[in-house]
Amino acid sequence: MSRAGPDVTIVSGNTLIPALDALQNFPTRSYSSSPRFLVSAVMPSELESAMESLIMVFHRYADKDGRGETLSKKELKQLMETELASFLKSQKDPATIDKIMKDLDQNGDGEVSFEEFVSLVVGLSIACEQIYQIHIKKTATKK
Ligand SMILES: [Ca+2]
Ligand SMILES: [Ca+2]
Repeated sequence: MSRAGPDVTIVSGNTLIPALDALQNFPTRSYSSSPRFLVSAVMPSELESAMESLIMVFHRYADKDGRGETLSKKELKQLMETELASFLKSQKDPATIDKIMKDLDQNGDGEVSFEEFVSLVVGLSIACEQIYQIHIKKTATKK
């Protein structure tokens, strides 16, 4: 990784600033090659694994061109077609990728940074959680 350190992304994300103090206490043994620095124990918790997956998936696609810190539109398309295929299929509009790209690219540089990317994941997670709540309520009333 050419950037200054593993916590740069998190430092620059306004919403995650409270997490910074905690993060600085994380063990940093092997972060140069993987985001495993997040994992303090031999067996990562579900949430730690999810965080690690998020970082790994982002970089698997972001690293395809020379600029590993950001997703180009092509990289974003590949990521979504592979990792969010069912979501993408539910979107009938062929211009979806363009729209998502425009929505995500908050600073307008034509690339999607990790910070910008996580807002997509957060948005989708919130939507999924709402569906989950409806599902829970339905199963509860059936009884
Ligand atoms: Ca890239
Ligand atoms: Ca951007």
